[in-house]
Amino acid sequence: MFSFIKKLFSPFTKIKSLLGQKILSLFSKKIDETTFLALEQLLYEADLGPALALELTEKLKTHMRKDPNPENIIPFLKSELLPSFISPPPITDHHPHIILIVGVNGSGKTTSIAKLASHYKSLNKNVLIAAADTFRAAAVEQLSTWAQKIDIDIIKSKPDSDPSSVVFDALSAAKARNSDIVLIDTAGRLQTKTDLMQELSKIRRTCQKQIPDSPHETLLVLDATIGQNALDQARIFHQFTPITGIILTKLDGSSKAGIAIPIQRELKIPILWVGLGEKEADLIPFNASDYLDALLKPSE
Ligand SMILES: Nc1nc2c(ncn2[C@@H]2O[C@H](COP(=O)(O)OP(=O)(O)OP(=O)(O)O)[C@@H](O)[C@H]2O)c(=O)[nH]1
Ligand SMILES: [Mg+2]
Repeated sequence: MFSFIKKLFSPFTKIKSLLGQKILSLFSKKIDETTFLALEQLLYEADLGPALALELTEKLKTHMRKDPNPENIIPFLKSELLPSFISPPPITDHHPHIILIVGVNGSGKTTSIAKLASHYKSLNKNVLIAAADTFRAAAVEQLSTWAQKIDIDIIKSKPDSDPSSVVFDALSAAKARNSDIVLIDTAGRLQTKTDLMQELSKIRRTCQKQIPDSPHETLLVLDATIGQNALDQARIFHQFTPITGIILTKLDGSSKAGIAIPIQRELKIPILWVGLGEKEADLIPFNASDYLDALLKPSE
């Protein structure tokens, strides 16, 4: 009963996925080889990737020889997918704790920073944000508006100044002000632009000049609506700057929510947070079981 209520109110229900419904409809008819071919196609279209779509289909085929009950298909798929997800390592306490946020243009970095800032503030943490996206004047304004709304400190500089200098000033201010958490916003950068990717290494080195073991977290923000492209982005960002966790945004409007699975299986980087809307409260800790229930839900 309680787990039913929990499921009904799970924020993950905002994920619009028809995958479970389509699978059940497929297996409600006569089951033969074409049913499994159609299943493979459905899994592929849900952005699980070709290799996993084939692997799951073969596993289900074998399973259904022993247990042909269609009611057990969704629980079987869930149990197969659940081990794909890795738990994040425990976060050791640093003071201040430095979180660097990176990603391509428009993925949701600034909004996620605002949401994280609001989350940490609600835990009574003293939060500071660094506006190190100095590329566009509007970026600093956007972050300043959020900082004002949430009522937290922000360190910024003039547009076109070196992002590393903002980071240096922000970390120095964080030490002086006894901040608990520093969130660093960076400019959106295409993973194919090597010079911009190298700028991230410079930002990291600047962090280390101020606080040797920082940044303590480097979070990559990935837009779930772009499907398989998100995998390429993650792979390349990880080569330039070690990513410790992923924030998967825009899962609310995405028909490509399945991308979370290949990200976990291939990159072994934990998904820590998911964005399920544009408001402050729309960032929630990732939960693999709730996510799979939403992805595979049998009806709307
Ligand atoms: N529906 C939905 N929209 C989101 C989510 N996260 C961010 N957005 C929207 O996506 C758009 C881009 O978000 P930003 O936070 O400005 O993205 P950014 O990565 O900082 O963009 P650049 O600084 O230009 O690289 C905004 O309109 C956000 O409101 C989410 O989880 N769900
Ligand atoms: Mg931004």
